[in-house]
Amino acid sequence: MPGPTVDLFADDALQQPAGREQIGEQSHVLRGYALPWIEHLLPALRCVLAQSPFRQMVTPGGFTMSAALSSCGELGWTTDPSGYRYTALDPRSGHPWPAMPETLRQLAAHAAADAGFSDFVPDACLINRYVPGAKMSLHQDKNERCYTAPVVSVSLGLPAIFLFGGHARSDKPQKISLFHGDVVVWGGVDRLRFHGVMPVKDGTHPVMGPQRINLTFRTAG
Ligand SMILES: O=C(O)CCC(=O)C(=O)O
Repeated sequence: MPGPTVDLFADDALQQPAGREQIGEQSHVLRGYALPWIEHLLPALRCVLAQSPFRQMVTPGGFTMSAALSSCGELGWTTDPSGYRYTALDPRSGHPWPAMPETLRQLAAHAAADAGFSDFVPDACLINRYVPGAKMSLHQDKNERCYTAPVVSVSLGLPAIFLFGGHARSDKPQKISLFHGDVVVWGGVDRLRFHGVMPVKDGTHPVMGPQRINLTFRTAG
């Protein structure tokens, strides 16, 4: 009987073996790091999204973001015509954001420690959903109260090209392919580097379907 066929030209066939790749002085990609956590992570994520579903937010400039957003943790990141900020309440429901599931908090803390940042205690997890064509423009994460803690970013589902720039918007970014289960950690001297995501290509991920979900953990308060 013929074995399973692998499309060598599919993006997933390019997935890197597990390991740590340095992309900046204090920045790493941890390949496949979240895969052992997935079994517990996905039901926890479903539970969060049942309480605070994805919604499309509007930037202060009046543009509707192509990625849909939700949050969990003590603080959630929001944007509307009056600005970007963290809030304790989900503006859609008026209730606190769902608590950050322990599995998510642990995954983020372990990844941070393995990338050189021990004692990471995130209080905010922004959840971005990208359908094919959705993207995130180059930006800095600057709404947090202080920048001593790193940013930990978990990729699930469809692959994407992560843009990792410098400290000026005009610095040419590195293009880094991210796959299901990859985790990026940046902090210290790299904490305020510009970053973004190129438009996600069409496709259907075997586990996550036709979407990419990104979890970005920060200490915001
Ligand atoms: O989706 C990603 O990989 C990055 C998300 C991001 O840049 C952000 O939430 O600030």
